Amino acid sequence: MPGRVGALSGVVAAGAALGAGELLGALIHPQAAPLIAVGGAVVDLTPLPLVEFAIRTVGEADRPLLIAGTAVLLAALAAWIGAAALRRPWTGDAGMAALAAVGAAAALTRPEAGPLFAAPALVGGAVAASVLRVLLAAARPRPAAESAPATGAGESSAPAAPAERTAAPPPGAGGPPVSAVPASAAPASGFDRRRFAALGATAAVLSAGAAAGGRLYAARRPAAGEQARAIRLPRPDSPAPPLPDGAELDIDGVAPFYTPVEDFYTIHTALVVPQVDAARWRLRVHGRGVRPREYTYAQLLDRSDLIERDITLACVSNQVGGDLVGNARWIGVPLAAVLREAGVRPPGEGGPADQLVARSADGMTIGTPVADLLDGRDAMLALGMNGRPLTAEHGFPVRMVVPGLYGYVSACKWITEMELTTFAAFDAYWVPRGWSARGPIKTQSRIDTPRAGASLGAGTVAVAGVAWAQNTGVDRVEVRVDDGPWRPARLAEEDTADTWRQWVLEWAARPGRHRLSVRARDRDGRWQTAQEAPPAPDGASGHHTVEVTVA
Ligand SMILES: Nc1nc2c(c(=O)[nH]1)N[C@H]1C(S)=C(S)[C@@H](COP(=O)(O)O)O[C@H]1N2
Ligand SMILES: [Mo]
Repeated sequence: MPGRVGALSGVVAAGAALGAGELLGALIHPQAAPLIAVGGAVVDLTPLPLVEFAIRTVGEADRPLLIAGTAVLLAALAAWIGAAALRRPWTGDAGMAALAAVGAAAALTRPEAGPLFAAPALVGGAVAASVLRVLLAAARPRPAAESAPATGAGESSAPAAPAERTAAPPPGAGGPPVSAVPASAAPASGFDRRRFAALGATAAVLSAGAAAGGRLYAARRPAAGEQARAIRLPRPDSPAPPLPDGAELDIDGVAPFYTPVEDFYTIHTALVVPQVDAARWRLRVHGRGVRPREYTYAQLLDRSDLIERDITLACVSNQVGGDLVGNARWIGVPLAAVLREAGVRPPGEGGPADQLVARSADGMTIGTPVADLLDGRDAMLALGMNGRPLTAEHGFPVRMVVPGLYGYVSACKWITEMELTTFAAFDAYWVPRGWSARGPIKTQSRIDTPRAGASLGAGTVAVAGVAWAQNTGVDRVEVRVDDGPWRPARLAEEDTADTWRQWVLEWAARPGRHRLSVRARDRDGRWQTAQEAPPAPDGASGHHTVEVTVA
């Protein structure tokens, strides 16, 4: 029983720390709030295989799950500290100080951190230690109560008791005054439950109020989504050619040619989606061999060289057969034009920089080969996706998109800076975490229908899906049933070399269990490799294979 009261006190105290932390975090920076800071540090420290496992198993629920997990761990530690502090009060102060130190360290290592980032956790820790002291003082058994039951549980020498007796029982609460409770009804440990409950509830309500206040304050900031809805994208000077007839096969179960924005996969390390104010946004270009320049959002929108292009984006973490890939119609500024304005030359022409490091509002760094950006492909600073300004999740106001490179080496969202440097001089975020510095997209194909494990009727079955080889183009897809020969699938019309291509094979399915595999060949005549590889370090490979049962 006393252990439980101590544990409960610890949890309430930790809640008070979080409430104070949320409030201060809202005033300082969203990444500085303790749970978000610790969650962010966990993301940064998590070994690669675990990140991949998380993406595979929980997908986009990873963020809320991580925050919830951090909160549960904090509650468990706080409960333990509270229970220990019941006997040895100094352990309460020490334990809460230790938790605060962890929170402060996490906050100070956030990419955007300034010295103030430590404040939410430190103040939270002080609040927690104080709340714990008050609660435990109320929870400690009172020797007087046990030795003199007749005078009532409320009579004791504890200094806080008289104040409590006048303040605690609210008028009309119904119960008799505390002092009239017969001793037999008091807890065996002899502490004043009502007083403890009142103090605990007060702390909990104040904590929730502080957290809610923080949320309200943070919500006053203009949300990027509202801004984006008010922006009208200009007509591109170079529109995308119309989608050719027959580029979409209209087969049930196959991913649509254009991925709707709300279905488009999202991958980012930020635990709170950055809300960037487009009016104050700047893009700085600087570094080796560059005349430094700065662009505003309005300047980019006003340019007379906007392009519109269909480009299929893919994540390096995508498993063979996975869905971390999507196709959109992007509008943006040609990145090559911006680089040439700043005087950038490709390394092949004597340019001193071989890597462009993009930095984002949330402190991400993404490194892209300069040669790829200047080789004529439609790399862009994207302003819009599927006819609309970018959403906050996909990088509002501006992000990079580069055909043929995985997102982690090209598609910087919420971009604020481009630095021309070298691969030798700088490792971008993912590189020390086990991913290759260069990440050209591997040619891949996926069976969308039938699904793995499907039960089918005998007869003609459409085996269909998508294949991609961005920047080169897909020119052949073949399907194999069991160990039979590879047979050519019918390809949908090609939109561009930068987009995925749908394909279908009419299969005369006979009863039994069957294995269906697919492979694609790019326009340079290179077949997708059969060699199986996991996503790390530079993208998964192998044939997508599904097993089905035909009855
Ligand atoms: N700022 C920032 N940009 C980022 C990332 C990130 O974590 N932070 N992730 C990259 C990765 S790994 C991919 S695959 C793409 C995903 O873009 P999307 O979320 O719009 O699909 O964004 C890239 N840009
Ligand atoms: Mo990615």
